[in-house]
Amino acid sequence: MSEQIHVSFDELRDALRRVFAAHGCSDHVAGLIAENMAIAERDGAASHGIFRVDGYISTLKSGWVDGKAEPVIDDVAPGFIRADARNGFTLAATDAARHQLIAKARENGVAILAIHNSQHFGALWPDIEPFAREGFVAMSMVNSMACVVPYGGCKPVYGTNPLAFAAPRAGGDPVVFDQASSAMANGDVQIAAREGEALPPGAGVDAGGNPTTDPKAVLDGGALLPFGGHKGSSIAMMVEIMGAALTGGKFSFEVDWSEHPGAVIPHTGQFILLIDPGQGAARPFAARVEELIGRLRDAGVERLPGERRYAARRRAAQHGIPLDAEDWARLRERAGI
Ligand code: NDP
Ligand code: PYC
Repeated sequence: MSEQIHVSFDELRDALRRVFAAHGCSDHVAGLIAENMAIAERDGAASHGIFRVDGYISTLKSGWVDGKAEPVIDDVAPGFIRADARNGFTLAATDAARHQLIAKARENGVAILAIHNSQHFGALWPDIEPFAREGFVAMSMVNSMACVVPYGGCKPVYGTNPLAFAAPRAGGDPVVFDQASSAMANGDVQIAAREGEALPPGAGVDAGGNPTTDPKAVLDGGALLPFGGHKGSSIAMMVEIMGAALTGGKFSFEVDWSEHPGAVIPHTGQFILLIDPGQGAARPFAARVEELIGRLRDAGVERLPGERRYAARRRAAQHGIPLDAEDWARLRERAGI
């Protein structure tokens, strides 16, 4: 680890945009990936921050993903939009469908965006937090690549399958949680392997199916476990059903990179749900959420999900985003700046 430096959000996003544009993405798509990654880095989610640059580049080079794809958006029902990302990134499909999705949710009370033929390699909460800021309850699910053994099973079937939820509250930033349904995100296992750190017990198994705390053993033919035994396993199953079966995307176990050496981004689907809470009976909804939070505080809860990320965001606004100086130098070189 070299010296730590601080950069502004705009500087980081601009450098990332240049890197992705130089490796086969359209300017628009490069900007969307850069924004997602810069948000993750700024908000302290290292597993989906600049650590992911190499994975995007090797995947783009392999020809597995189309960084210039323009999604096709289909208005299929009053509350249902279907998007074909045309082997591009879901971020582009969400961006293209965004206004229509909001209009439908306002008109009908609910709206779904089901994206298929798509790839997602980032954190999920940046996809949905903006909807909560516009007053919606929002949920998203995306499946990934088979690296999680289902509860009661003996080989990987599920992806790390995150579920993200966001809701407006009266007294502050939206309530947001965003969590893998595996004991750990695969990205955190890779970081632990790089740093030479052990995993917590119960996170994974080696190639022989034996419990291990060695991240390399998990990555080298082993697998992760769902969080919370059968309960996390059911959530992982739901994410496969909503993220792949419902959208028309691939299941995690159907992702096959063998013809594209270097590809590491799963080709799956993404499900996004918006609900207009103004249609519910609790008036106003955001004040009811605030009552719940008040009761949690009374019960001694100091940290709500999302609060660590918001705190990191505030620190970054004041002092800049902390980065390893060598990582930043490498990124600037790749960006040609
Ligand atoms: P974490 O386990 O770090 O956190 C999960 C959630 O729990 C967060 O909302 C977090 O809030 C909250 N939380 C954590 N600790 C506490 C605590 N002590 N008290 C209260 N709340 C807490 O996330 P994961 O490692 O599971 O996932 C990391 C990221 O990886 C996610 O953004 C996810 O979208 C992404 N991911 C993406 C995949 C993909 O296919 N694209 C696949 C798998 C993961 P806070 O952040 O504020 O700490
Ligand atoms: O960290 O598990 C993960 C992950 C998979 C795909 C993107 N991120």
